[in-house]
Amino acid sequence: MKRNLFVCLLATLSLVACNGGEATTTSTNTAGTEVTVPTTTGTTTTDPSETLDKVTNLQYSDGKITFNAVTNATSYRLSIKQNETVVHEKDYATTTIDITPLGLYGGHYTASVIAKNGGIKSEAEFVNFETLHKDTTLRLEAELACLDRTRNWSDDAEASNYAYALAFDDCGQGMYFRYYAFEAGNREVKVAYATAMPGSKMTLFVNNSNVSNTYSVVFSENTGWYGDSHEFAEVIVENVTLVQGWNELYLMKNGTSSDDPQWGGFAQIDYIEISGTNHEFDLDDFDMSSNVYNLEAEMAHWHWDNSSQRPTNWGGSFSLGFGLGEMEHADDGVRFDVTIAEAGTYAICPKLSGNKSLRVKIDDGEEVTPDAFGTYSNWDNPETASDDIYRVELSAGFHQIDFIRNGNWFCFDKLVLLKVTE
Ligand SMILES: [Ca+2]
Ligand SMILES: [Ca+2]
Repeated sequence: MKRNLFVCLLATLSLVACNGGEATTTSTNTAGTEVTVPTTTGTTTTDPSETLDKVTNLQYSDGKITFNAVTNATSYRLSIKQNETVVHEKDYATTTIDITPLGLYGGHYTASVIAKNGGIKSEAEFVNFETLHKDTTLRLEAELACLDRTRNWSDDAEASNYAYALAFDDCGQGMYFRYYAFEAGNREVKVAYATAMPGSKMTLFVNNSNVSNTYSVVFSENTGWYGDSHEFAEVIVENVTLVQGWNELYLMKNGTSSDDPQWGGFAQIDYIEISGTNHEFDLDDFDMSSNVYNLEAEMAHWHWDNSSQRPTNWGGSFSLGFGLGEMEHADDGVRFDVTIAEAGTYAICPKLSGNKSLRVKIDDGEEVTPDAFGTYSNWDNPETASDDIYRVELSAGFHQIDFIRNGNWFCFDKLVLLKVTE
């Protein structure tokens, strides 16, 4: 064994790496055990018989890695991995290491510490730890919030996520954003926009309300149309009230003939940003499952045989005031382009007037005609919708759910998707 080790040492001495005056090398003996090879650094030669104990009492707590000092150690190599990827590695001269400046939020990590003295290294000691999630400002892309994906302009090199949303030509059209708030409270919502018609505006609706918790968003700066100017401006909406849990935010073109510009004008939207609280949370304390989607028909992809038809502002009895109607011709209908967070069984609950029997086509599937959709009395609490509704299996990801006229006219207010949890 000694002879083999000696050969191995000779073979590896030529591979010594020098870093900051420290020289080390390691090799593997024939028994497969890693050995630490003492080497020469300047005029000092370390004793090959020296060893260092492993660190003990290695812990993570409150943003700090701590451990007991090792006799004769002069520094400690801290290495932090997440999913086998090294996210931090550095030598420290202290046994209390504050890692909060690394910003490792909301994850599972493994830290290892090796005691060192020149070229001599101890074996590694390990500790697994979990960090809290920090509630920072979150950006949501407008192009991904369109329930009608024909409203997107993609492949733009300068827009956020290389794309933006445009062609909100009619009142009622807009975007649907989902945001999880760890605590209730007021936040700032920043909207990045372009317009060649300053004074254009949209309405921000929060959580499916058509009477309160709405905010006017005015695009006052003349940036020019983005395709010409490549310039977005930003407007901040203050004190937007959010509930704890999932919030649904709708940004809708909205106005009247007396507006200047009329009908709320026009704007192109790149993204919104919702300010964070910078508070830290243990994700295990929150149920972030995504069970209810309130999808407004007026924001989806309508297809009318009569191409002049538009969403209608019917007011209070309609969610957000707007709906689509009437669907009078053979293949009139509305398609919802929606991204689902979680796979599962979903109840399809359309809020309709007129004929409640519709043809339904999901993605490239066969067209089906379920039993007539029910009438639900409590649309403010759609989770209470009765069970005699049409159910489908949906994978996580993007889907197109199309509703098509079946024999008689109908009007469409919104589609509620409920994840069946029992
Ligand atoms: Ca964008
Ligand atoms: Ca509606």
